[in-house]
Amino acid sequence: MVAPCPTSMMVRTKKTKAMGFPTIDLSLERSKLSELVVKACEEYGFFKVVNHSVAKEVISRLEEEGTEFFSKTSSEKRQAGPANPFGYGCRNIGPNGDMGHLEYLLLHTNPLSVSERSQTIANDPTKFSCAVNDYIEAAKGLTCEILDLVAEGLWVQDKFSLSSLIKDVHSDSLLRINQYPPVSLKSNKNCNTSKLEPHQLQNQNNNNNSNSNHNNHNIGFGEHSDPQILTIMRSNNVDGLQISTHDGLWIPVPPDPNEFFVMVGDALQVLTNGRFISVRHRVLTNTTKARMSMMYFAAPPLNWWITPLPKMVTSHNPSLYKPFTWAQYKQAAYSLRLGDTRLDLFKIQ
Ligand code: GA4
Repeated sequence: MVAPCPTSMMVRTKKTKAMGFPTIDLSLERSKLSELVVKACEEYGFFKVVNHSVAKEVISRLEEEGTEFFSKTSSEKRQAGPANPFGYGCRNIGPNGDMGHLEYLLLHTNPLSVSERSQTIANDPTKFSCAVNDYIEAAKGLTCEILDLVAEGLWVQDKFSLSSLIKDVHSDSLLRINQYPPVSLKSNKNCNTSKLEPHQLQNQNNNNNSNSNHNNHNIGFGEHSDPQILTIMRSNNVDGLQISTHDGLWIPVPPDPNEFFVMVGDALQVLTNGRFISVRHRVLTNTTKARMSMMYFAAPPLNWWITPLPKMVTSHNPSLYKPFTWAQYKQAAYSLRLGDTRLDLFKIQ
């Protein structure tokens, strides 16, 4: 069932429209479900799923590992960094000067890479890597279930053409755990960001747009779309996530620790030849509580060509994008700023 989230939970400002995003019940009948998934991807590039089959215990074990890690001292955490490309990161996002009010762990989902990384992250590396690998398997299962529904809803001939990209042993999928410490109004006023260099402050400001109800100092993670195919996100019970509608209005997403949120990424925008649009989103910090979120970024292998599915291209609807490999797209993404619309580089004029 597609139900709008309660408007009472929406922050109303001059330019924030009170409206909902879809919630999809995965226990519904399959043909109805695939229709709803496609509609949600088309209209919002974002939806919440309920009645999924991910065990609560898989979620809570990863959350416990995250809590344990982030409660370590800064010098202990730094031993697991820098996140270049994987490991612990604090405030720096990507290589081009973007900053946020957060710390994080960024991991490749390859089990060998997880096990190697866990040595510097956890006191009990085996327990940590088991929790991470179990979560990754569950998130991958949910992603594939959703991608199969997408393929069915789009009447794509090979129903597994999308999920097979993620199931591939060389898939370049990632797991990220973000922790946003509370940023008090007082420190907002005093501008915690005073510790930043002027060019870094400029970078923070560039990640905002004027269509918002916040100042420049409570950005946890600046506005962007995810480069991958699909993102599966969940968080603890602390708010902060906002998504942008296609017409540029921001909608707050009330947290729901037992459920997952699904985001269309840039690669799925290309695979559907622009029928789905990747969702722009951002995270604002909370003034009293720490938000912890975990994201599974579902990506194909590096050498995979990203090009519209044959079904999505006709003589009336030619391909909008030049073909590129996932490695080429990643390279482009890492050469640009967080908030840049990097797909523009690959558009056919
Ligand atoms: C956004 C989605 C994922 O968090 C991420 C991010 C990555 C990073 O933090 O290193 C990027 C960002 C993300 C998009 C553009 C580039 C790359 C920072 C950045 C400026 C891990 C990813 O894959 O792309």
